[in-house]
Amino acid sequence: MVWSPEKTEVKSWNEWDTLRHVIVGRADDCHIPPEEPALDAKVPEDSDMRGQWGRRPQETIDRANELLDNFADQLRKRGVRVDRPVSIDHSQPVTTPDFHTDSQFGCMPPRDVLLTVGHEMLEATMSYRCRWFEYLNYRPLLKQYWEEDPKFRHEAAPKPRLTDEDYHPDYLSDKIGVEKRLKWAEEKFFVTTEEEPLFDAADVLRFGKDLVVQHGFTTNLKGIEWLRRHFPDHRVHTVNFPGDPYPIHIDATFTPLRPGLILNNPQRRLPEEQREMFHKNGWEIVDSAQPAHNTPPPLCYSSTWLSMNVLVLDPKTVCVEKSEVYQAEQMDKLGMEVVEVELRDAYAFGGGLHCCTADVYRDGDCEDYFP
Ligand code: ABU
Repeated sequence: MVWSPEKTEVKSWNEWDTLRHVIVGRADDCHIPPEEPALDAKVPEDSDMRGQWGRRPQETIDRANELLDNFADQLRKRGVRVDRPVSIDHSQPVTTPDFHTDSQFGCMPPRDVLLTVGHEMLEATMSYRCRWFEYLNYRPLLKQYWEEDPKFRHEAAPKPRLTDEDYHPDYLSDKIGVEKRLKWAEEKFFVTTEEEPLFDAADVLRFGKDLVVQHGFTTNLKGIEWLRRHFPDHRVHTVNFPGDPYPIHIDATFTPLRPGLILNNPQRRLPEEQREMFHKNGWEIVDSAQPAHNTPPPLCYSSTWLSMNVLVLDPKTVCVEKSEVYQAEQMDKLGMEVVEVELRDAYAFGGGLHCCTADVYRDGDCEDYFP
């Protein structure tokens, strides 16, 4: 069926087919949440985020919104339909019978919460307490898609309890050090336990019939098993990137650009034994270019590797952050047309160009790339 802008249809099977309809996040009312186990484990010991919390400064919210609005307009000018979430009040605390946190996170970035697989959008469990209600920012959109598209499946994974049993207390120290973190990552000892299924949508990459899922801080093995049972027609593969001392979200580590080609973060190489399915099927995994920056921007959770957190518009066209000149140069050499997008001042709100979007519709069907 040919896509029409007049008709809402949810469908996206991979990360690269022609993008027609997308959600772009908003920075409205974003907060730095108070300390909590899974969030603290992600913040480097020397980060300016340590010990800070509260509503983000208004001028940074305004600037991030300006950049996100511009990105949305750039996409619209290229014919992509863009929807935006409706912000809830993130200053509200979250209290359940099992935990309390004094504020929430924000409606950025949508990629962490929403996983689109074919005609389905699945709300992830999430593993941070401050992100427990984040799906509510997207509910008006999902309600609209459900009313307008009879094939749309709106699904939600079981809400986790997020008691202290969900987190390894060893990670609560702020003096662990990178060496020990790397050893723990190598041993697959992460902050989240196997108490209950946990996953963030941004730990999942879609390759048609195959889903590739990172086991790390935000997704545990039970979360991956939950996905396996939830998508019985897919093959679900668990991957690890031992060089990453803060492994959350796969999209600044492993970036498919088109059938047969993936960029891999050179500091977080996919182990040899996990490369087999790609190599056997003729896929090339190339080291990504270095980031253009030595440090992330102020009050940012993410690493400098947001350089490779790109949004593929079609197998020949990719959005790259404007200051990431080495990444853009590499894309050009790989035969991709580069669309420059200014976003660095919004990175602190939860990520780059892939993070701040969630697919609604891409052309193409569910292909088997690894027969
Ligand atoms: N949400 C992607 C962040 C990954 C990183 O900090 O490298």
